[in-house]
Amino acid sequence: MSDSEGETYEKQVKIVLVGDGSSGKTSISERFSKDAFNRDYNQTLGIDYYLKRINLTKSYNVTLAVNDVGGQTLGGAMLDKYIFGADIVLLVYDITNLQSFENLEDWYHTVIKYCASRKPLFALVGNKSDLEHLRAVKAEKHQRFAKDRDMLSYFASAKTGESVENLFRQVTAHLMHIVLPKNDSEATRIITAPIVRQEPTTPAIPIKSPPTTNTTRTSICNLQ
Ligand SMILES: Nc1nc2c(ncn2[C@@H]2O[C@H](COP(=O)(O)OP(=O)(O)OP(=O)(O)O)[C@@H](O)[C@H]2O)c(=O)[nH]1
Ligand SMILES: [Mg+2]
Repeated sequence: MSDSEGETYEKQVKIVLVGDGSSGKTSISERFSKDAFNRDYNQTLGIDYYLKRINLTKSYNVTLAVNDVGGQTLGGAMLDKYIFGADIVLLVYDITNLQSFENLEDWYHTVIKYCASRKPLFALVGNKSDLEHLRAVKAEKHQRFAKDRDMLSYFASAKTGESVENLFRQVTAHLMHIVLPKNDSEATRIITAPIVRQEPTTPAIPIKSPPTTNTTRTSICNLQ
């Protein structure tokens, strides 16, 4: 894999979201792929698919095939087919629902069983972080679960969008052994642009401003 000038690389990654019903898998998928959120609950029957192409780095484009698996499929006849060939599996639970966290043990072992030939990259996702005041799963429990199984871990909110884009970018980068900069510019969509001070063409009313030493500065614009 080279990052040499002018060349771009395309890759497709299969990412599967599993976890209990109502933990927010569809909401996370829709926040990521459409930047939308629906407060109504529409149970996923079977599986839904979303596609999104992201610019991971200047020269890496990745198409993420997001497979949103319904929570009712655990123990069903189709789950092995949904998971088949997964590169990444997100284990999603609702931080306000202890049972949804405890059931991840079953989800984890089921996925491992079905992916015996090629273990996917796992990440633990505590969703609904906007409901911190209703938290039922201690952050330490979350961290221990992830650490014991050597997986990545995130807290996110599909409702506010917090960490959603970022987590998809980070797990994909991790899978591809790409190190993203700490302030991954694509994730936060930060653009740096020089501000050039221009001389006014008409006499201006003097405005008091703090003294500056430079005539050219750099500013950071955060585009949401
Ligand atoms: N407050 C809050 N509500 C959320 C969040 N994510 C999802 N919800 C709500 O939780 C409910 C369930 O969300 P879904 O995304 O449908 O859950 P799911 O995991 O896809 O459920 P199944 O399809 O049954 O497996 C919906 O009413 C969502 O609006 C979140 O981050 N914060
Ligand atoms: Mg769903």
